Amino acid sequence: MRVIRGKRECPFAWRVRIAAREKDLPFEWMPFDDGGTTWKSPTLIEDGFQLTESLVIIQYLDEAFPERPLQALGARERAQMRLRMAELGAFEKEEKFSPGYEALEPMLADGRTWLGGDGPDLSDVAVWPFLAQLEKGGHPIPDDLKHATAYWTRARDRDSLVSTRPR
Ligand SMILES: N[C@@H](CCC(=O)N[C@@H](CS)C(=O)NCC(=O)O)C(=O)O
Repeated sequence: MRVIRGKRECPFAWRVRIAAREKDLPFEWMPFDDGGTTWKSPTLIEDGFQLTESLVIIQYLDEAFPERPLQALGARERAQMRLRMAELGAFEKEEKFSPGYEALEPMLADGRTWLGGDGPDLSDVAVWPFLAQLEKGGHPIPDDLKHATAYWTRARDRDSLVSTRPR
């Protein structure tokens, strides 16, 4: 039994649900929006095992369940993925969406389909909820960032994102 708890609109909780979907791992989503709760958003619960911090959770899920991997095997590729996640962490501060967009564009400039290459990796999954919420909030990717714009056109319709969208 796997449960993901979190605030309904929380982008950090959304990235955990996306990662679970990408890996085809079943889970129950139990949103809470009670200000008095002591739960952290997000929290993963698996048979008594509890974990917080969205990036820790998605790395755990990928390592615990090796099917449908969301990380490259090589240490260098994994380091580059973690560097992307660190740089795209700019999106996590609401006022920092311009630096986030500026960081995203060159990561895609070699024409790759996903940040992870031919398939999405954890850096893709981690950034999608923020791109979605910025678009919804009236701060879409600037038109002149061609690679980032094309990337988001591909990502926004991905089943893992659409099927886990907060509602
Ligand atoms: N670094 C944390 C950030 C989680 C976070 O900021 N969650 C927000 C909701 S989206 C939260 O619970 N903030 C504290 C609060 O609202 O009391 C993670 O990646 O999981």
